[in-house]
Amino acid sequence: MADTLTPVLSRGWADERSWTREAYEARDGYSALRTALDMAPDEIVTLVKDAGLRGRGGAGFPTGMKWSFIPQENPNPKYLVVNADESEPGTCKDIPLMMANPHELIEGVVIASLAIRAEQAFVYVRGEVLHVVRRLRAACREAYEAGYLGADVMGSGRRVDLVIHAGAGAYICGEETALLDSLEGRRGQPRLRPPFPAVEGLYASPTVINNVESIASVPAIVRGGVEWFGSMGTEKSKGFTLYSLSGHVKRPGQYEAPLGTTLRELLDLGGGLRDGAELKFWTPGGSSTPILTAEHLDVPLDYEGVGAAGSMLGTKALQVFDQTTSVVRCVLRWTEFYKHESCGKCTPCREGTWWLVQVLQRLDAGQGRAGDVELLLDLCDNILGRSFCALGDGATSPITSAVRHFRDEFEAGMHTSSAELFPPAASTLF
Ligand code: L3W
Ligand code: SF4
Repeated sequence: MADTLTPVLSRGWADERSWTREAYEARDGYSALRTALDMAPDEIVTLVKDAGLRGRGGAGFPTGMKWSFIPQENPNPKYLVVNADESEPGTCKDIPLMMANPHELIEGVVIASLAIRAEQAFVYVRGEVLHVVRRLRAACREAYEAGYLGADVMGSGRRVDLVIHAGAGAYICGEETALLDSLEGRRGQPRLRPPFPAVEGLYASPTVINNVESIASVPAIVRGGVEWFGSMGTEKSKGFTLYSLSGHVKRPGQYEAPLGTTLRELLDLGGGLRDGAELKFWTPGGSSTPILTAEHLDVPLDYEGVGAAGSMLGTKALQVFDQTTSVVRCVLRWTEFYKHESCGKCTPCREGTWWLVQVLQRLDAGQGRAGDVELLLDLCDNILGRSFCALGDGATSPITSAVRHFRDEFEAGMHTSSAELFPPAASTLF
């Protein structure tokens, strides 16, 4: 855990055995649940809506509004599903949060379930992170023993059960509808939306799906209130958040700060760039968001600020690259990832990511053909907006933005390899 400007989610992470129920209760843990049990479900929804909490999984959709979409007149059971399938390249905030503070997530799960009147909740965890699965299951057992989960939550007569489900390690299962298919026991592939999960989700019943960080932020909002939450962040992007800082920085890690903090400020917290490093490019929200450059150091990292700079806040995964990095090699690595993770359901993404890799490999090897840069852009044009889900669109973001900022490096790939232009010995990443 690194430094923090707003110690809310990362409060207590450095404490000895911070993940235990005892340690969490000593930090005021589960007091918000006590408060929420005295509130009507709609009051909780209104509180989260008024606070202005926006989804922390990438899209920034208003959380309280999503909860209010659940059709209560539908006689089917309602479900809450937490998306803990963190796998966007560069994103490393939910896993540390769940390791250090699993009870904050569980308290949020119970409060959110009360709000949408769900008696069954699931946390869908990325399959590779067995240590997280074990930690969550241990915390879940502790919460049942203390009566925070189960048939009679804190003697209120309200039921909330929680299942910790391990996925099988596919990036696409972070897409909410593929996640639902996977949770139902099928191969995870995206479903057509609408209907949105809020109307027809798990087992065709109304389902709220939220990111780990969104749900873990709820207890603090119940404790602190709307004004306190709104005192952090910007007008339309309120509150605190976890940024993941990685790459050529002195102290990579998780930095909790208000939305609207700039990369320059986060670099100050992280000790700055490594010695001798000059900022070349960076991602504001993982590899699915268009890259930015040194001229964007003072862009406020909120949904509007990053959008105005031509990118997206996404998962707030700041991957920082210095002048020793080949942008072509970097984009090739990301594109290989998308090709590998493409679920194969739709042609533009399945075939397009394969072709993108072919062209990028040529350019990386210095064996590009005349017109290859145009070909790359044309392929991206045939994927963007024509794919079935956001994975296809996301695969094009690093390419089109990198060509926009560093076209010369791509053109150079027609005669000079990335290794010649950026000798691996000089680079600290590749
Ligand atoms: C009911 C409507 N619900 C929207 C709900 C919808 C979803 C949420 C946002 O992609 C982004 C993507 C990645 N009635 C609704 C409605 N909803 N309209 O609101 O929906 P949407 O479609 O805007 O986004 P999405 O499909 O959830 C997420 C980007 O995040 N990303 C990737 C993140 C990766 C991870 C990870 O590793 N776990 O999070 C990074 O930037 O490209 O643009 O719930 O149902 N009318
Ligand atoms: Fe699957 Fe890619 Fe199509 Fe999404 S865009 S449905 S990941 S093939």
